[in-house]
Formats: sequence, structure tokens, C-alpha cells
Amino acid sequence: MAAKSRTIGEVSVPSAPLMLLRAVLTLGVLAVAAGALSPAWATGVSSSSSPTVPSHAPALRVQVIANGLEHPWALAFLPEGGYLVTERPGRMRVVDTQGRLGPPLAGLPQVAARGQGGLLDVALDAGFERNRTLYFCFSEPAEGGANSTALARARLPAGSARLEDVRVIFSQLPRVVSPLHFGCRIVQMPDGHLFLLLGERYHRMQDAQRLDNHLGKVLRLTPDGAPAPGNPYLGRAGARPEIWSYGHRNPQGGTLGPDGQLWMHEHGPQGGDEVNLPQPGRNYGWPVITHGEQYGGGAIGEGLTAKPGMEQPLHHWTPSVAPSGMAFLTSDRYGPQWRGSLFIGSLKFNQLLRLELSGTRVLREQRLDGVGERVRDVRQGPDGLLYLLTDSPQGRLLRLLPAM
Ligand SMILES: [Ca+2]
Repeated sequence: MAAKSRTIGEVSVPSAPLMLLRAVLTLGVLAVAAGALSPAWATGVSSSSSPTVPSHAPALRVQVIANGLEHPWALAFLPEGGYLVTERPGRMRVVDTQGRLGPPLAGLPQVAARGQGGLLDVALDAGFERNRTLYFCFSEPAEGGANSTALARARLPAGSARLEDVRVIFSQLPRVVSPLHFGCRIVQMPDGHLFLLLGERYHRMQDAQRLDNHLGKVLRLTPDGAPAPGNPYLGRAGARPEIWSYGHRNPQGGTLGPDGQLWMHEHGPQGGDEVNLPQPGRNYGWPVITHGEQYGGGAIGEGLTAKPGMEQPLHHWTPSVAPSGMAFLTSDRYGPQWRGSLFIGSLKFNQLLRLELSGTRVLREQRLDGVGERVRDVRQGPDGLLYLLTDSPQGRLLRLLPAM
């Protein structure tokens, strides 16, 4: 199958006027980007909390690996080649190296596929090549129309179209009647423990500040779904022992950083999307402090952006970018300048965001425009290249190639 490709980056290809992909640096050029065919750099007022200064990105081509995925949500790379993809309505399937979609895998539990809910993240165990074990999280239906985010473990034998030994190992409490804010990203640490990022279910935002529930929390679990040893609230009366950090809103991206730490982002309300580096027992502020506001305008709570005892984000965006997916680029495939950058998808602006870092400091932000669809997931593949999933009824798996 011949892969189609087009160009991304600031370098135009004059013979191909539909090549809209380019790098932009501020939100202010979006109106231009939507209507103009010629690539443009822009500088000016930053819409984020870090400077946006001109930089030079390598030109890129976007290669379409697979089409026809229904609201794909998460991507993993199989050691034998090919891809494991979740689709929000409740399917998981293998996409082969040629981009052919395998059948939906049998053995998945029922999911509450409504609103933002459904089958969401998937992560392979670090020992997958040997044990064929994977984890996935999803909106788990319950009585009375309630649901919550659950984490499951299963095995996928090589070449099989069926998940084996499927077991739900954790369910968020309380269960809530809501189609919103499931969070649901899984990040495995080098010690095997799992971080599970959970939303506050929208209607229960105050619960993000309470330790007696799992809403708006980052959890740290063993591979069996139990509270991990060393968690900050183990043994404290009235606190859930799985909690690592709290005061989160709706996290849809997390990754293990090259520094060995969990990096994550979360959706703010209207404005105030954040990048955080969650530390044990710390309070990330929602909904007491936020750089955002109510939908339609107006302060949230007392309208505070800072308060003693509550952490500030490393980076924040107003207006919101609606971040989803997160990956560090550790390869040299796009040149030395991009190595070490943090990549984040934007659902709202159909962009891939690149944050250039010095340690945990965000030096600047670059916006790669023109994927043309909401970006749901971004990952670095075993080949060192960046892969994206686009969120649509006919979603795509894309690979970004350096344009030589
Ligand atoms: Ca916060």
C-alpha cells in the first residue's frame, strides 16, 4: 500500500498548494493559518505561560498509516511490528505494519461509551515481549446509569485476536452519573508501578480537594491494582491509599519523562490548561486555584490563581488548547533541536504542540499546525519517529517523517 504524505513545518512546497502544515508560534495566527496557503511564522503575544520566540523546525511530512478508525484514543507499539489501537466506542484492534486494520479483539469488558467515555488508554507492560501483558482503562458502566474510570489488565498472545485473562484491577470511587471528565491515562514507571490519571467527573469538582475519593486524582498502583508501597496517604484515616497527588481536573495526557518522573497535563475549564509534574502528596489546586474561568466567563470560586500549599503548573494555556496525548522525543530523527522536546496534541486547534525544555523549565512553545483534525494521541515509536492519532469518526494513524 503506497502511503500518502504531505508536508509539515515552516518550509513550503510551492507545487502543492494543499500542503497546509506549518509551524506557528502563537495562537494569534490561527485565523491566518485557517485561510492562508503560504506557511507563516508569527511572533507576538504569547497565549501560554512561556515565551514563544521564533525557532526553526525541520520540515516534516505526514504519512497516513491507517484510516477508518472510529475515534481512536490510544496507541501502543507491538514488539513484533504493528500497532495496538483503542477506539472509544469500545474496540481494540491490531493495525499491521501495512496499515491494515485487524478485527476488533474479543474479550473486552462492556464500556460506557457515552459523551467522553468509552474505551480510552492502553499501555503495554514493560515485560510485554515476554509476558504479553497489557493494561487498559475505560469508562466502566454501573447501576443506575452511573459509571467511573476503571483499569484492567489482560494478555494478548502473539497473533491472537482475543484478549486473555482479562481482569478489572481497579475502579474509581465514587461512581457518578456523568458522561464527562474520565481522565484515563496509564503510565508505567521503571519499577513496574502504574500511574493512573483520573478526572473529577465535572459535576464533582470539589471532590478533587478531598482525599476520601478518587475524583481528580493521580493514583499510584501496583501491577495488580493495589495501592503502591510508599504512597503518601497509606495508613491515613479517611484518605484513599491509592492517591499520589490531588486537585486535578481532567488529565488526558501523561508520560514517563527522561528524568524518570511522571509528566502530565490536564484540561482547565475555559482557559487554564496545565502541564504538571505531580509530586507525592501535593495539591495541584483545582478548583480552588486556576488560570481559567467559568465557561462563558466569570470566576471559579474566589477567582484565585495561587494559594499557599497549592502547586503552580509548569506551563499553562489560556485560551485552552484541549490537550490530549503526551510524548517526549528522545531520538535524533528530527534533528538535535527537537530531541528532548515534549509533544502534546491539541484537540481544539488541530495542532501538535512542541515544548522546548531545560530540565523542568519550559523555554518556549511551538505549534505545528495543519494536521486538519483533532489530535488525540502522540507517541514516539520504536523507530524514534512521532506517531499521532486523530479524533474523528474516520480517525487516522499518522507518522511524521523528516522531509528530506
Ligand atoms: Ca492546577
